[in-house]
Amino acid sequence: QQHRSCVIWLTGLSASGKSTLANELNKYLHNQSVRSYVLDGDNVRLGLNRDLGFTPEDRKENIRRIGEVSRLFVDAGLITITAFISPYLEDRNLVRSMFPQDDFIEVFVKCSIEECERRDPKGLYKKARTDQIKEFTGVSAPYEISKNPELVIETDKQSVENSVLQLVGYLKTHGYL
Ligand code: GGZ
Repeated sequence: QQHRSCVIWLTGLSASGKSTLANELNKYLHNQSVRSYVLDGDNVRLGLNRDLGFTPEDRKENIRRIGEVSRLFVDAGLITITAFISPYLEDRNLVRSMFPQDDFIEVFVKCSIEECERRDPKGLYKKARTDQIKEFTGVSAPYEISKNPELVIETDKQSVENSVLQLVGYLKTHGYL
């Protein structure tokens, strides 16, 4: 199937549902024979960026490198889906500036901190609350909300299925699919 390559930049708190959405969208696209790829902590922070931690400087460099890799993938014709907290406005805007306007889709994966803490799949919020993890986003480090993301997906208000449909709807309406 024909498609227009782009980067779908998912941003939001830990446990907001970024990776789940990224992987489900990736599956959907695969079923439609659309070439896509997911970049997330599992394949980037353990490899390319294993020298980086969670200070503001390291997060900046993390996001910058992911932006550069995304550029290569978009250049290769893929719909590239990234799933990183990317908490700083300045860092997200820097990545945005690396792409032609139509190639960069910022998606705020919106979920209340209360719901993220309730989910806490890896027990990280609990550790952050008891100071076993420092500079944890939403607890002891900031998350800066964008004013004008291309799309907002409220994962504490709808099913995963509907969130994927919302993303697919956006891609169809705007001519990517
Ligand atoms: C935030 C942290 C931290 C701190 C470890 N703050 O839910 P997860 O576990 O699987 O995803 C989080 C991931 C965040 O990495 P990113 O590369 O997305 O962050 S950023 O964009 O800010 O560079 C979480 C885990 O790593 N993690 N320590 N202090 N998340």
